[in-house]
Amino acid sequence: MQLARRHFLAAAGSAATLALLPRRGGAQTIHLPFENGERPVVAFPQKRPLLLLTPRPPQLETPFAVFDNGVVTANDAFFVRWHEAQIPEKVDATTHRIAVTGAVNRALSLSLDDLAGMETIEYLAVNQCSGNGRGLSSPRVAGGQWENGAMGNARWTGVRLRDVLDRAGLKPSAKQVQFNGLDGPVLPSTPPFRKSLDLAVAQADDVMIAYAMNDAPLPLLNGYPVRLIVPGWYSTYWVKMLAAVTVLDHVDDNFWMKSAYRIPDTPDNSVVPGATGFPTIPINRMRVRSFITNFADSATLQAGPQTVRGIAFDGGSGIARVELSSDGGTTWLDAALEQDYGNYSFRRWNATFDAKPGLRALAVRATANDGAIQTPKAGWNPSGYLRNVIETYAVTVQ
Ligand SMILES: Nc1nc2c(c(=O)[nH]1)N[C@H]1C(S)=C(S)[C@@H](COP(=O)(O)O)O[C@H]1N2
Ligand SMILES: [Mo]
Repeated sequence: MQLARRHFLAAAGSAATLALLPRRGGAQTIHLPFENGERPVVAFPQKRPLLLLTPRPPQLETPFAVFDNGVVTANDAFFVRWHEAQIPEKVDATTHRIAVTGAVNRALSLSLDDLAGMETIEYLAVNQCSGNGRGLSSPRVAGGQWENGAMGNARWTGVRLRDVLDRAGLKPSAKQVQFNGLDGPVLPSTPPFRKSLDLAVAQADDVMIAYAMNDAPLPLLNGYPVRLIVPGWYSTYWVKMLAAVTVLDHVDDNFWMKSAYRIPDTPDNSVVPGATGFPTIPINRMRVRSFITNFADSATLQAGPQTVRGIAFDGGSGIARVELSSDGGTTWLDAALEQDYGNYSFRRWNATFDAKPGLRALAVRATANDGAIQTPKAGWNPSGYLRNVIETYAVTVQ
């Protein structure tokens, strides 16, 4: 509590002023493993060089090797995704307010000092874009062509959204809670980015308004000074630079809820490529996934005992088991699960196998505590959401 308060005060004291332009560019290029996968590696303010998808709005992917550095993703390596190009280059945390309005008994205008006076909560949680891995979709789909670096794991500190809602007092007509940041569209015809949660989700124990990320102020590009954290859910709901919390007496029908970020309402949320006219639902909890982090696809390994390391995570039930295959998924061996940082965090794992010379297909498969398991066949949907197929790595052992 004391500690968290100190972090908050550090965050409140620093007013970030940043020209949202890369400091360096073009020095290096990385090729992601799909068509048009060429990415310059550039450093934006408060960021180390990351893979540039678009400069305006900034969309930056984390180089995958970063995930081998530890369970937490460093703030300066954390991926960035914005929808609208009008992003403040300076936010003064001392004057920033969160307006709580709508179907409430008392409208509030909360300063960060007000938040500091409330009970603190803290946990590690994975922030993953719904479209993470979209570039690997087959057949290919439109949208930001991410490989698998549109995710990260951080320690978040803040207050319960529920405590804020309680302070405002909900009217009986309350149905959803809508969130809005300081960013906006360039053209008035573009719908502003707003996301909503059903009341039951918004009132859950662990949905947070966060003011610290890995014990430091949030980087501006990750939502300084405050953002919403909906642990276990895809980060489209994790609204950055949170400025408005509006309690709705209806189901939100704004563009970002009604038309975008929806998945097929079918078993497995999958459809046959090219299908149209199927019912959809808003995207929600993350699927179970796992990755190798200590080498990439196409790596060359030494023959003999080889230790493989990686990460796994799901939508909040936690990781029950991780298995490694060195024969393309025919046989599997159990990996050792490393320290448990909670059900919303990356779980590190390791496994040692006997590498026999030749071309080998390594594969990693995670099972979550809720019984969900990764499968060899990828589902498909028109927006390339929910990727969680078993990832395979073709390696040469010599
Ligand atoms: N205000 C605001 N919040 C936002 C968005 C946005 O465009 N504006 N994009 C969302 C989406 S789709 C993603 S993937 C995450 C990305 O979080 P990050 O940039 O901190 O990695 O922010 C979410 N929150
Ligand atoms: Mo996203």
